[in-house]
Amino acid sequence: MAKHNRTVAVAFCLLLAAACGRAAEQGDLGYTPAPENLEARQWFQDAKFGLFIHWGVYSLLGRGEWVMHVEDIPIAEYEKLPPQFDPTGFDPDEWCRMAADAGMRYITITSKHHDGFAMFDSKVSDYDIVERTPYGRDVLKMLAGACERHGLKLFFYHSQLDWHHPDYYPRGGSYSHGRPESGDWQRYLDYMDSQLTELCTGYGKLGGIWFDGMWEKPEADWRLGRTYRLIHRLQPQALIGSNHHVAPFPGEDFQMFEKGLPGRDPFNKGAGISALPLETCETINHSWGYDRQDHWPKSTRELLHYLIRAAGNNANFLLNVGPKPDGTIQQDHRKRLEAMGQWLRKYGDTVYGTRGGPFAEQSWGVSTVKGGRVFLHVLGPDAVITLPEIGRPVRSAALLDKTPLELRATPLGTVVKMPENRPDEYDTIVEVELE
Ligand code: JFZ
Repeated sequence: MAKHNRTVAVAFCLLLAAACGRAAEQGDLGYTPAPENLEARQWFQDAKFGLFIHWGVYSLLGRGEWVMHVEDIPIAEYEKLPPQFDPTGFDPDEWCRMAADAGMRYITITSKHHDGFAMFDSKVSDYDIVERTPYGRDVLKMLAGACERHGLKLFFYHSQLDWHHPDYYPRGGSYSHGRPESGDWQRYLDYMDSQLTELCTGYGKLGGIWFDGMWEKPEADWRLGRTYRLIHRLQPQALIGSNHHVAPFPGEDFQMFEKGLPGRDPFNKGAGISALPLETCETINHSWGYDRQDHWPKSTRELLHYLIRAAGNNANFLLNVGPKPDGTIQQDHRKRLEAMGQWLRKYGDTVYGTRGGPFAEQSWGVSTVKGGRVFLHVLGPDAVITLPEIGRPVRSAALLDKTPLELRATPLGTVVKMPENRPDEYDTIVEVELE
């Protein structure tokens, strides 16, 4: 018995130490977001829709952004890509116009993906777009200027995982072809902080930094507290998020989910749903970076429903395109973005500035709420829908053009009769009044 108690006590202490250690190592226990940061979080939650862009020298091969790992390309071979990267069709204003017309309010673009190649003018490395490509221009700087002109906020996706830097050691489970069996981890982290400093000082006011890759070495000390403090000091309003699929660490300002709604994302490792602003990302076809073989983009209907469901689940939607190596974006992807923009110009009032509504997601769809107005988004052909009991009786229901809908109280909840003729092919929006 005594032995059992001791085991329990030891287990408890270990657990406590692990919990504290986790926060102390990875985060900053004393993080208090700056007023600018809290304001930016509100903006972010109101913005609802962003454009994700995966663009790098991997785009030249047209087989996705993981090609270096998947095809086990030696570093010396991969280094032959930058001299071929010459995106003469790149027009940052055109990208921004496309995003703004789609109803997007921000852009998140890869400053460095796992291949380690900087898509900006880095002074702490020559493995970057200005020094290694015939194009020789800093595309992130060009995009930052265009975002400013088009009223879009700019976020940088930055990979912590690096398949090129010699100090990324010990390595995680991915790409290892001919890489050195030693390296100075602290020096790698210093390098990453230096590049982040460049990104936080040369590109105007940032929307935020979108980290990815620490999932490869979850047990490593990533010095998150130090890196996050650096970013918050240089750009207090910048929102930090990380695609690590676990619960947010102190210092992070939003929580992200990949390829699924909050809590229902496939890579989730018990992350839960925090009180931070939420974002979920998905891509139009199957890869994030350009894939020349992929001619099966998701439909406008599927993408719009993803956006609406995200809003109903209190989350933003970050939708990805992978531009071609010449800097242009595939026509079939642009068509979908255009259609989404057309829909949002009509119905955006029930999405932008909303939060997840009082009715949890149902088989028929979701609800959103804004300033006391409650919207139901009925995404299927249901003839009737049932609103579950939430402790506030439903007084009335009507379409946006004020056509009233019939209500019936039942033991299972309030049943709303849907109209014969749907005003919209994607989403029948019903405004309900609650007591
Ligand atoms: C990551 C990247 O690897 C990918 O290339 C893309 O940038 C995407 C947005 O983010 O994808 C992941 C990250 C982690 C896991 C799976 C895919 N994971 O932990 O299984």
